[in-house]
Amino acid sequence: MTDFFSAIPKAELHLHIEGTLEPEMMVALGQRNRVAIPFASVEEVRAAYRFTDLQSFLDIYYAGAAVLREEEDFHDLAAAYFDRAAADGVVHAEIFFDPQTHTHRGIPFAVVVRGLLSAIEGAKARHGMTVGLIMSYLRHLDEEDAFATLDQAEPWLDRLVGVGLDSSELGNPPAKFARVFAASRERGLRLCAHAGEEGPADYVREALDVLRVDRIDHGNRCLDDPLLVARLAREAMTLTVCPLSNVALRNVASLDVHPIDRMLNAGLRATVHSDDPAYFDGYVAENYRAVAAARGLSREQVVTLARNSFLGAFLSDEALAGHL
Ligand code: ES4
Ligand code: ZN
Repeated sequence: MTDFFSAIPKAELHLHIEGTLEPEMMVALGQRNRVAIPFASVEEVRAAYRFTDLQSFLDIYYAGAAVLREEEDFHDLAAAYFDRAAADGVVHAEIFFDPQTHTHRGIPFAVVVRGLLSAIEGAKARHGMTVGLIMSYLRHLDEEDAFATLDQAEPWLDRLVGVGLDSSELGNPPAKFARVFAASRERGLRLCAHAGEEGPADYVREALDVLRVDRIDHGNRCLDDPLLVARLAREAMTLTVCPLSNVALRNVASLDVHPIDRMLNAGLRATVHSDDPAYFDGYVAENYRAVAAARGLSREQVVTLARNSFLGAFLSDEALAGHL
C-alpha cells in the first residue's frame, strides 16, 4: 500500500533487527543451517506469535534467533528489512542488534557485525538509506557480561553509533548497568535504554539520572508520573513509541486507547516505530497507519511524529537539516 503514511519520509529509531525475522525466513534458515526449531511449518510459527507479556514474546524471539549462524544470515536478514523499510518511507534507520544472543551460542561478534555492515552498504547503494548500528545489552544478564560485550566491540567502535538496553525489564532496572553505560559513553557512543515499557516510571527516571541516556525507548509508563512527564517535555527527550508492540505485549489494552496523542498533547517528543515487526504484525508505516486510524490523529500530528523521528536521531546537525 502506498499512502501518506508510507510516503512521508521518516527515521526508524526503534527496531530490533532480530525482530524482523519473518516466519518464512526462520524456517528457511533453519533448514539451510540444519538448526531445529520448535515449529514444523510457517503456519505453526505464526500461530505461536500470541503473547501475554514481554517475557512470553522474548522466549520465542530468542528461540527464533537460533537459526542465525553465518555472516550471510545476518546479511540476508538485514537486507530484507532495509528493502521493506525503504518501501515504508524510511530514509534513515538506527537499528538495534543483540550481540549476546549470538555470542552466547558461539557465534563470534565479528560474524554478526560483518553481516549487518554489508547489508548496510547495500541499503545505501540500493535505497540511499543511511543506517546506524546500536549494540544493545541484554538486561537479564549481568553487567560483567555487558562489559565483555563492550570489549568484543572494541575493534568495531567506529562502526557503531550507540548502545541500548533491552530484554526483560521488570527486576532489571537501569542502575544495574550504570558502569557499563558510563564506559560506553567514554568510548564515544550515544546511549539509549528501554524504560517504562513494562517497568515503572521510576525506571524512566533512573535511565535519565543514572544512565544519562540520550533517548528513551518506549517510555509509556512515564504517564503515571506528571512531574516526570513535565521534565521529559522540558528536556525534549525523545520517546520511541511502538504502538503495535504495546498492544501485542498487552502493555496497552488496544490501539483505541493508545496514549500517543496524549503524549504529543503533553509536549513530549514522541515518535512512532516498529520494535519487532515480524512478531507484532506491522512495519513502521503500518504502526503509523493503525494508531492514526484508531486515535483519529490529524495530518499535522502525523507530520509531527515523523519530524520528531529526525529530531531524535543520532544525526549530525548538517544531516538533520537535510531531513527537516
Ligand atoms: C524487545 Cl519489545 C522488546 N522489549 C524489550 N526487549 C526487546 N528485545 C526485542 N524486543
Ligand atoms: Zn524494543
